[in-house]
Order: sequence, then C-alpha cells, then structure tokens
Amino acid sequence: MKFNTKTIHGGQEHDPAYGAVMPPIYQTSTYAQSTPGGHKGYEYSRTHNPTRNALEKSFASIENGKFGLAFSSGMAAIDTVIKLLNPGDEVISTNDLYGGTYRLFTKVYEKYGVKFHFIGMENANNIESYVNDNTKLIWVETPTNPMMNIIDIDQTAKIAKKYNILLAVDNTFATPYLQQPLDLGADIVMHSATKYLGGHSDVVMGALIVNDPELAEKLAFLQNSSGAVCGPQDSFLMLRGIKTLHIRMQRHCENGKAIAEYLANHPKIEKVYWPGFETHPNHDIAKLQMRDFGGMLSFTSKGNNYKEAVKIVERLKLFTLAESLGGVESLSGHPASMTHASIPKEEREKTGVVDSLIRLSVGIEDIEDLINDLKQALG
Ligand code: P1T
Repeated sequence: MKFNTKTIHGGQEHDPAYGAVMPPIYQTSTYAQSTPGGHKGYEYSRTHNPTRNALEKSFASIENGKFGLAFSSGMAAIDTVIKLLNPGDEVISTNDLYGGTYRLFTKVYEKYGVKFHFIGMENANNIESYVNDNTKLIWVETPTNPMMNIIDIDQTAKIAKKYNILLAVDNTFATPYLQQPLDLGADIVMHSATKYLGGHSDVVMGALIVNDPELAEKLAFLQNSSGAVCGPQDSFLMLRGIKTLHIRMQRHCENGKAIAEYLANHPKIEKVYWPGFETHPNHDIAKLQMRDFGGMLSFTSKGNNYKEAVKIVERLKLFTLAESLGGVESLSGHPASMTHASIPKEEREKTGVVDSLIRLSVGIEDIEDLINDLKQALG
C-alpha cells in the first residue's frame, strides 16, 4: 500500500462481529473468561483493547514500522522511552525542543541519574564528540519546536549504529506524510499524536513506532507496567483523524509556504524560520528527507520587543492564541511565555527563542483569510 491508502486502510480490518467498517469503540475495561485464561485474546484494557489495537496497527502502518504503541499523551510516550534507560546512562538530545520534553529530561529524569547533553545537531558531526561508553540514546526532534531546525536523520542514524546507540525521532512536526524516520535508520519514532495525526484538536495522545520485536516488547512491558494508555473513545477519534492526514498535510504545506513568503516580505518582520527557504541553513537536508516543508513556522518582528509580540498575538483573530498545533484551525503561540516557558530564559535565548518570537501552526482555512488576519495584526 502507498501512503494515502495506508492512512485509510493500514492495519485495519472490518470488525469480525458485524462487519462494521469503522472500528467499534470497545468501551470496556475487562473481558469475560470462560475459565481462568480462557479468553479471546483480551484480558484487561490497560494491557490490550481492540479499538486501541486497531489504532496501534494504524500507527505502525503509516510510519512503515512493524509495531505501534498508543499512550495517553506525547509526554507519556517519551517517558516510556526514557524508562528503557538505567541510572548512569547518557542521552544526547537536540538543544531546541519542546519545553515539556526538556522539563521531563531535566526535572524528572536527571534526579534518577540519567545524564542529558543538549546540543546543536544542525551539523550531525557535532554528535560524535559527546558519545561515550554510557551513551544509550540519541533524541532528535526535526523540525525542532519552535526554531524549525532540521537534523539529518540518515547521518544521525549512521552515528547511532556505529556506536550501538538507540536513535529516537520525535516526528510530531513532520508527520509520516513528510518523513518516515524508520526508513532513514531511526530505531524509534515518537509522536505527540495530539497534533497532526489527530488533526482536530480534540484528543491528547502519544505514539511510539518501532521495527525491532525485542524493543517493541520492552516498550509494551513499560506501557502496561506504568499504565499511561489512551482510552477506546480517544483511540477511535485518532483513527478517524488519521484517515485524512494526507489531504490535511497537503493543504497545511501549501498554506504554510504562502504565509512564510508573505511574512518574509513584510517590512515589520525581522526573520522567518521555515525550512522551505533556500536560505534556511539545512534546506538541502530538508529537501532530501522531507516530501514538503510543513505548516509550522516561527518569526520575529523588528526590535525584538516582548510587548509588541504579545500585542500581535492578541490582535490575531483567525489564528487563535493557544498552546498546541497541528489542528485544522490556525493557531498562534508565544513560545517564551507559553510552550517553552519551562526552559530558562538564558537557555532558550541561546537557541533563538527570544522574546519577540511568534510560532504559527498554519491551518487549512482559505489562505486569503489567513493572510488578511496577519496583515491586520501586524499593522
Ligand atoms: O502534549 P503531548 O501530547 O503530551 O506531547 C508533547 C510534545 C512532544 N513533542 C513535541 C514536538 C510537541 O510539540 C509536544 C507538545 N507540544 C505542544 C503542546 C506545543 O504547543 O508545542
């Protein structure tokens, strides 16, 4: 199956009970047994649920992986990956990443003795100098949130393989429509499925996808032991969202490009961060590993004024000021005070998350309306 077919049919079968075309919502915590152990493959819904299983197969299919695992949030999925590690292990991570991921790594796991190195990976060769015998995981976000840096997955995978280190890629911003990290050599793909996969801003969910059966078993053990699973109703909504991922992404990319170009030519704008520009430092890598450039972008206005940035996001009408991204509706955000407030100012400014930075999740509305909204807000 090709990608557009996989989003609709990948890993799916008609329900064996009545042939329902959409998977039934098996709203049950448990399953009848005729005798201890005499069941039909399901014992308890923390471990397995038919609606969640259908979703996990869809996750695996769209990422060209063998095994998918669904979690109650993106953070729960990341948490599960870090639980593969032992005290003393080290992680090399992108230095520009979602603030919640940074918080989990530094505020939760450092105290259990896991050491994190946050480094710029725009040049993949930087990574090697941080590798030592304790390095067990490389954590990559690409494009990064919110600076839209691009990391070469293929190059990073080669380094990871050379030293026998796991490579995990947070594919939230790109989605498998734009890039499929397992095909490029990654071991684990992670999603905040809350975003583009769900696509309608109505579900919080996380996903992990892998190829290696042993790794899948370890992750499933942690999923069941820690219990941060998603419910059947949310699994259904996610499955429904994924069915239109390809057509939504196509429009997100078209609108994203038009807005990036509009902002780049606006006299009040200092800089636009979007990997589709030839001037983007890793544009060539983006072109190579991504099918298109996505619907996320960030920009700064001239003067780098905190108050002016806040005024712009307040004046926007169609772009709702809100956390999150990846829904059909356009959103704006002010990373320094919102999504990335958990990163100390000094740290975030090193990577470009300055006071005037505004992040846009460009939706799939009519482009003229979106541009008019920006026009009136920028003044
Ligand atoms: O919110 P949750 O589903 O738990 O996913 C966390 C997460 C992980 N990785 C990336 C790249 C993310 O963007 C997120 C969540 N991000 C936001 C809520 C945001 O507005 O950036």
